[in-house]
Amino acid sequence: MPAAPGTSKFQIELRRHLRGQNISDNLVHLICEIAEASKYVINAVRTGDLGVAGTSNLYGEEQLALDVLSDRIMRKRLIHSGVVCNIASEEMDEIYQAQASADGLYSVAYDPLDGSSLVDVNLAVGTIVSIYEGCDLLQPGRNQVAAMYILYGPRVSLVYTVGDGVHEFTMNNLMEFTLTRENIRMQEEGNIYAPGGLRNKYNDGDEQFIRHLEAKGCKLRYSGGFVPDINQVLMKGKGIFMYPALKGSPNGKLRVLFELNPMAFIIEHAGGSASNGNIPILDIVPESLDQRAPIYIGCKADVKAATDFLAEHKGVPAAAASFVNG
Ligand code: AFP
Repeated sequence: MPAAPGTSKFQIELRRHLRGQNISDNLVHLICEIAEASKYVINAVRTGDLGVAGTSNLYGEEQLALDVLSDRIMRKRLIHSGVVCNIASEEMDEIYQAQASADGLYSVAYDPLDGSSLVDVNLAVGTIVSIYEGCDLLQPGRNQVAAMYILYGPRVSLVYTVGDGVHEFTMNNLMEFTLTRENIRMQEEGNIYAPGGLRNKYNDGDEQFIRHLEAKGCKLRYSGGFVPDINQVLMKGKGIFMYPALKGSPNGKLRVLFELNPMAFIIEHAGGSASNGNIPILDIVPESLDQRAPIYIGCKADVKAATDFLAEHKGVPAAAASFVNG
């Protein structure tokens, strides 16, 4: 992306960068609208009510007032964008139809405030967004046309891909998102790991994989927030995040539509990989909005090592498991 004369590459704001991508004007508009909505979410996070909303979400989890407010901000902005057909939110029980026709329109699945329970201890949280062409949201994640997240941390950053590189923007003092990293790439192997879930509920393959990581000197880096934890692996270009199947929870915790597909799309386009332990996350055919799956996401060598350990400890030779992963 060449910078205009007299400006540095890092004064390029989001809309101009998007216009340099081979995407429709409607998709440029949609991504910019989501970026605008995030500014109201930031304000809610920084000043809003930390209490409970007295309602629960699709998973029976108690909703915080911030969950409900953030969801309302995102949904209203998507509806009024004029380019959205269907909307699915982690905070809504069913799909919301904004427009009936599919021509030139997009469908959006989002988690408006992932990690919201971390706000009251002042840890970083984020918004995660997955975008498809047309009206069908129950597609394999490989069909996404865009994925992005906004990270509300010490700085506010926005990361997106439309399939041609992964790019980071940081909010400046005018609340504009300007380019800070372009074409981010993962290294082949990492030295940090983010292990989700209770260790005493790990199956043997996962336990042995963690010991393998510790033996090779990897450092544990886990905040409990999916967005900051993935962002750390991506920005350092090395490491692995995992939330495995647990004893009693064979599909782990994280949601395919709202969390795993967008992050897998981003990490794969940065040269990493993402697996459920058997197949790439992006090849999962979702059967319901609330479908969950185990996830191993980050450097290719680390993700492959994880799937090899799982295979070895399920009696399947590692080579066979490697074949499955391609
Ligand atoms: P909340 O949205 O309920 O705070 O959960 C956050 C999350 O979905 C995801 O952001 C984290 O990676 C994961 O849960 C952490 O789960 P554990 O607390 O079980 O490790």
